[in-house]
Amino acid sequence: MTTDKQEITARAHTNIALVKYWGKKDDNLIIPQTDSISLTLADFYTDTTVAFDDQLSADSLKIDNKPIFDKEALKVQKVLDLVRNLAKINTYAKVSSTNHVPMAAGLASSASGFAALAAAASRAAGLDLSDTDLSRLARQGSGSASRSVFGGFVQWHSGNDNETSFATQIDSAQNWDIKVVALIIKKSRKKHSSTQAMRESVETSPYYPVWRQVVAKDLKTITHAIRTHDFDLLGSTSELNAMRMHALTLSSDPAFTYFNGQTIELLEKVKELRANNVNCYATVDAGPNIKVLCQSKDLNQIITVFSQLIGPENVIATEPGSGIQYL
Ligand code: 2P0
Repeated sequence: MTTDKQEITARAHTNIALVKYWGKKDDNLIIPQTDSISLTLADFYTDTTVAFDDQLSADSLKIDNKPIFDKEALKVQKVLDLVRNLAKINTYAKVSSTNHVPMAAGLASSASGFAALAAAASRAAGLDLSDTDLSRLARQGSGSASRSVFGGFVQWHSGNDNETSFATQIDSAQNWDIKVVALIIKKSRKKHSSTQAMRESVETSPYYPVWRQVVAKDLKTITHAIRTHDFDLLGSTSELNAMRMHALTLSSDPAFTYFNGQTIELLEKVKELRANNVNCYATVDAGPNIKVLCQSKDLNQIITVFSQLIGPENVIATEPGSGIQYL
């Protein structure tokens, strides 16, 4: 049974991967080559409102008040079609999404966006899906969105098909002293889509088979670090995993990097701080921006140092966030 015109708003937070997802084995279903582990962040999120309306003659899709088209719209329609199929309706939807995330700058607005869409659209269609089903649904919009259904530390189990590929929470991170400082170097849209870049890595990097082994080992280490509250083990493993992921783009044909000059300078600064007993570690996603992992005791010093370098408006501190919320 469905309730047309019911308007539902859901909020989902972005996540940063500590063990990265980089490569698919099924492009359409978005089944990854490997598992990944992430931390959901409190201050970067997307609010999405969905209503199915039988007066509409097409889906009406807006992000940050602007209509979306082409590839972006097709991905949203793919998730809406899955929801329509599950709810056995054929009504079009009005979707309006607001990002509290700098879009497509490696801060994973697609993760929060598709998780919020899956939650709002399924409820608006009258469905009451489990978190596992929401994770499967969000995954088919964007892989990393499967993890944003949950709060805290989350593992996306690669699986082999739609049924077996979903995320679960490892730990809510509520009893963890962990902070994340985002260093915003560039807010504009990235040139290389991660979808395309990861395909090139799988197909052309000679190091891809080794990456799978790296991930298998890092998953075990990070899980242990989460269970034992070992911040330094968690940070050092995450940083090395990120650098090894970026080695895949540098070793693809054609080779490229998401880093710019400032990324490299700021990564050096993180190392320098560490040499001076400031416990901090860096991770970088599909863009030049850096996320610094640290603990409360070092937070103010880290904010001060990076504010002097790139301006206080580009240094945003946050902490672990929660899973899907309905507003
Ligand atoms: C991650 N990234 O694990 C990795 C690390 C970026 C670097 O997931 O193709 O937007 O839509 O599944 O989820 C970004 O890729 O890619 C991403 P698709 P997605 O967070």
